[in-house]
Amino acid sequence: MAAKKSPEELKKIFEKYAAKEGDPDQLSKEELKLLVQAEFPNLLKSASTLDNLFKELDKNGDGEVSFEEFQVFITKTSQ
Ligand SMILES: [Ca+2]
Ligand SMILES: [Ca+2]
Repeated sequence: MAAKKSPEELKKIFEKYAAKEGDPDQLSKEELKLLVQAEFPNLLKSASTLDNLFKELDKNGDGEVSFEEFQVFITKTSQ
């Protein structure tokens, strides 16, 4: 669960979920939920709610999570 993921793995995971709806390069809140539930269930425990997690990830506040935002967060929390 806490296994370190390579940047390539992170990118693959991000792309898989980001492509589900809307902009394929951005994660919506719904996409983030699916991604976190499947790949990073630990994050939900520490962030308490998906809303909090999404706010933490969406640094520029545009309502979507880019790969850069995702990568910074995952690197910070899991490594
Ligand atoms: Ca998307
Ligand atoms: Ca954003």
